[in-house]
Amino acid sequence: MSSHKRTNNRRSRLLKGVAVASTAALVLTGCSEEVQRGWLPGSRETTNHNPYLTDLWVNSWIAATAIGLLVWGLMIWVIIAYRRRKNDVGYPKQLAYNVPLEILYTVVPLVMVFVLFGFTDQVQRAVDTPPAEEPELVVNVVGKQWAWDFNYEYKGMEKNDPTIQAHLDGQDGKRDTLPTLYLPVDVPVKLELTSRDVIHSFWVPAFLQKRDMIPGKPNYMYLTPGEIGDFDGKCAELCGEYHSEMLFNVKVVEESEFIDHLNTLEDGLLDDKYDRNPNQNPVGEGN
Ligand SMILES: [Cu+2]
Repeated sequence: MSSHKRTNNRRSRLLKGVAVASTAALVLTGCSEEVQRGWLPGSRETTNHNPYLTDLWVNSWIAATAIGLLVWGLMIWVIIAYRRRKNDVGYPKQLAYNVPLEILYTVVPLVMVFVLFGFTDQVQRAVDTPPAEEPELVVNVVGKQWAWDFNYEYKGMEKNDPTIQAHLDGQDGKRDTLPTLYLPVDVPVKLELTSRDVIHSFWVPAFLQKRDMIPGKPNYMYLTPGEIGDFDGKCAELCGEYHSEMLFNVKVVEESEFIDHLNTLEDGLLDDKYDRNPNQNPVGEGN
């Protein structure tokens, strides 16, 4: 066997090995739940919106990967098939003004953009449209440098929980001292997001949603937590010196435990809730 043939054999064996290994990796990891939700935090049950958002994310990646493989494949094929040969001289054949080709590479990306836009719009409507029935539970979350106020309205109760920031010092146990937003499981909630000073942003990664909190202009988020558990929340808008420590916990609990928690809080709502311009039509409400 010539040394040339041997190298070729070795190369094709290596290629086969790589192909088998990557297929195996894809098939094996494809089974895990984590991969199926695109490595997103939370689960499909964390809120009623998580399935929509997860599917949009995962399917966009599948589409992008398929298109990527096609484009990279074509590029590699062209690079190899039309490489400069030993006896080639001068420029390769110059081609221009191929109308069918130009129409193709204009129309195909446009179709892709419109398809992506269509699915994104569909999911955005599903997630952002207020439910037909106004939720019984309204929580006004007020961002402030650098903590959170929670005003709860539920079944005739009005309770407030102004919190102070738990400065992080690297010690264990700080998580338990963070401001905590309580939500009852399977109860639709309207979150009214406002700010007392500068722009903050309400973000619970496991809920897959994030929304700015703007002074004088409430934003809204509607969701139904579907899973009991503890989740991390944080401010997602650079808001000053201790922004990175503007953290909170979310506790999704049984309704009875939620009411027990409300009973430990002070009566009444903090005034910040009404710190807004009444002439403004809040985003997500009525329009
Ligand atoms: Cu902030």
